[in-house]
Amino acid sequence: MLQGAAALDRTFGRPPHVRFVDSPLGGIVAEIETAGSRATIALRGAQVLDWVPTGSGRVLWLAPGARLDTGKPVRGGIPVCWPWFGPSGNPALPAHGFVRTRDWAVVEVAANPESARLSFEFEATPETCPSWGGAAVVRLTVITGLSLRLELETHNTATAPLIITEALHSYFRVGDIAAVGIEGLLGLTYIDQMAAGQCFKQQGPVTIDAEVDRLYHDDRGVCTLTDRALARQIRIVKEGSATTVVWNPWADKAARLGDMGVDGFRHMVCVETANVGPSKMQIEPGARHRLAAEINVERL
Ligand code: TA6
Repeated sequence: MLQGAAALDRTFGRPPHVRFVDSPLGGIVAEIETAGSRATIALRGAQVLDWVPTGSGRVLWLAPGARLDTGKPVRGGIPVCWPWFGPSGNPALPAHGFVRTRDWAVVEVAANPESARLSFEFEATPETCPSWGGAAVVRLTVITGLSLRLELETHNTATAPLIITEALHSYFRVGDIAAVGIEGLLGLTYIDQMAAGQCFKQQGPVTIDAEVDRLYHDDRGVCTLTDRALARQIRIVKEGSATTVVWNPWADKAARLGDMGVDGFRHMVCVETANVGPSKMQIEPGARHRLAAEINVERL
């Protein structure tokens, strides 16, 4: 039984650092304030919508007019794509899995002046997700402070092996996409979704001047996004992930998507911590798998 904001706040609020409130976006959110940063996390999809390190600007991009109460995925922040990434292959099942449009339960909250730790769970069963066929509990733990850490744990509660693909689909806010470079992928092979899935090797930093949709086979674990316009560097360190996805829709696709605002594509880039394509995960009955990403920002 999911609770209203007031009941959640009585149980899980940790004033003055964590409050559960009704968001003007139309759903319940956790608002978090600690010495190092402030953040907002929606119960819908356990989606981090905002993260602002103290003294810095917003780090995540969120679609203008984003709503939590339309039944459609919210574009922006860090959507959780689970138990599959991309198209499902079944018209009855949404792209990027079904948990980003479902309400998750709050299961644990701890906070101190320096950091806060919140855990959310979604129990996927034949009853809650009849068209899927699996059974698992997926837990997202978010730790905010001087950095932002997300841990996505899958516990296979079925008696058969579970195969998933997954992503923390992070939308980063940038000053100007033309002044952005992404390092850490040099020499890696990537599947280019814009070239009929052909494979290429990354030469130099990733720069973006057209639609980019690439799946890097990346088990190195560290990416940096240098934003010369905002004079900052965003560092993404990952664990349990063998894929990094880089995506920008550019003008034509952004216009087709219709929810990115005017020129929104110039102020965002996705660098996603994932296991997709050849890096799908097989989780044995009763076993757990964890994907994690830790984000911090430094001034240039
Ligand atoms: O992560 C890249 C991608 O798979 C793109 O192909 C594009 O579809 C993007 O995700 C956004 O997906 P969404 O379902 O949120 O519109």
